[in-house]
Amino acid sequence: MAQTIEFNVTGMTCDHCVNAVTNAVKELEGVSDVSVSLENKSAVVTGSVVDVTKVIAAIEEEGYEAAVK
Ligand code: 9UX
Repeated sequence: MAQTIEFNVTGMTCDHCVNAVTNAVKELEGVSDVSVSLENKSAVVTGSVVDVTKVIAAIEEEGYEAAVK
């Protein structure tokens, strides 16, 4: 049973930012799908086990700020 969690992501200003966030989160264990929106300043993360703390840490490592929506 997969779960989907939406995050607010701030600091993204271009498509490269979107790719950086997407790739960082996609690498995380248990994550099967990531949809990042520059326009909505959001990341929708789906997976068998979505570790909120790890998702936020991965996004912050790329230089952006994230929080659960
Ligand atoms: Mo280009 Mo997006 O430096 O930060 S990746 S604006």
